[in-house]
Amino acid sequence: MDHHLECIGCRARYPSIETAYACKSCGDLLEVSYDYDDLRESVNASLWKSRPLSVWRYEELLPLDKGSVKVSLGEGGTTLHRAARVGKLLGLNDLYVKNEGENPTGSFKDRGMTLGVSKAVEIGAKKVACASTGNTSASLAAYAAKAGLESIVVIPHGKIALGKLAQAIAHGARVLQIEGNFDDALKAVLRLAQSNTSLYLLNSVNPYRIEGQKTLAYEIWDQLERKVPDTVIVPVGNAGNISAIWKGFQDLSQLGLISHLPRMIGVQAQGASPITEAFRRGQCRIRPVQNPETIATAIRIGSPASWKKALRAVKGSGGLMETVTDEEILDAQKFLARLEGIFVEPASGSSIAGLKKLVEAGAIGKDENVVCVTTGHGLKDPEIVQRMFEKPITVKADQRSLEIALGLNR
Ligand code: AN7
Repeated sequence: MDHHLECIGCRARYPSIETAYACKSCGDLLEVSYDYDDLRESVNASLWKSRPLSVWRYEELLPLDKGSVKVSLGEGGTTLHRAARVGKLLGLNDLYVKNEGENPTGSFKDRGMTLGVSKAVEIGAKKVACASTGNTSASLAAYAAKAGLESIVVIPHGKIALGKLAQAIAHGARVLQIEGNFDDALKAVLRLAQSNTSLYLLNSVNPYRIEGQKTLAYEIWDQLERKVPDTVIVPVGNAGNISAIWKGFQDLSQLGLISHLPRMIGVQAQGASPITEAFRRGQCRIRPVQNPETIATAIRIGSPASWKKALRAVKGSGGLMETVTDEEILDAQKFLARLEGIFVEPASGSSIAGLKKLVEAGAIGKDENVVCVTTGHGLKDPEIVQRMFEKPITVKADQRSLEIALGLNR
């Protein structure tokens, strides 16, 4: 499909086959760019309704060549849950949760990986690699397995959730644990990919990943019967996802399919919140956090690669950035699980926690149509629940003991 890559800073243009992850003249990130006049002719939005809700429903808006293999595990098509009970708790009448934990490997990363790994196959790469706080590595490993490619993942030692590590190992990735945090891992793997061109890097600095992830916006719009929500709330770590969702809504606008844009709200964990800091100070650059710390290991990122795209999304949409504490994250994870039956990992709890905080502060109104994106499944990180929630009671296996334990003996 016809497209090119464009620098988000100096707007230098590169051909679509370019495998660089940064602008050669100014070093900024690249993004995929289209001629929307052409796209308007090839897109038939009523045709989409005849296809299953999924990433590939929108294939005319995904930059893969006709005839290229789509490496798919059935990604996207996640439920947009009407969250009436959490809405009631918070005093909101029109709240939805887009639960990305329902993806094949349990996180939104699959949307980007289906396209990213398809791209890797299209350009003839044999090895794919990423740095990860966990979910990207799980997703990359699975899609690489499906495509028959070798996968290499670089992770911070001892700092990724058990379920995610198990996935990467199970799918046969070569797992390298480094001393250091995610930011160190990303720096190392970027350098590795830049000097070993046989490695195709699939972190979100790869603009094709972002293109896959933008389908989250299309699905929300489709599931709201082609209406745009007032507000979309997203957990933010490396900041690829919020940038991707914003790009998705902008596509719909460029194509004339929607007449206004939602407000984008990003939520970071307090110990890892350089973008929120910059937003609050009105600065146009972030100051990286040297030692990011949060219980939400997925978003334990001090130097987010896509900070500039994220600030543009938030500012350009009239949105904002918020922070939440670990305590608020765990509280939200728990009440979402108990009121809605939706079990998410701590990083995803942050969007719900941010919502609660913003409603209480009056920044979100009770009749606003709000979509909270929960990004990863709760089973990714069972240790958090074991450690932080109630402990099970051990009892003898007789009726009397069970009754005593349950308070049924009065
Ligand atoms: C559940 O897996 O960065 O702001 O390496 O796993 O797009 O980075 C994960 C990020 C939110 C933040 N929720 O998204 C990785 C990684 C969950 C996540 C985020 C992540 P971005």
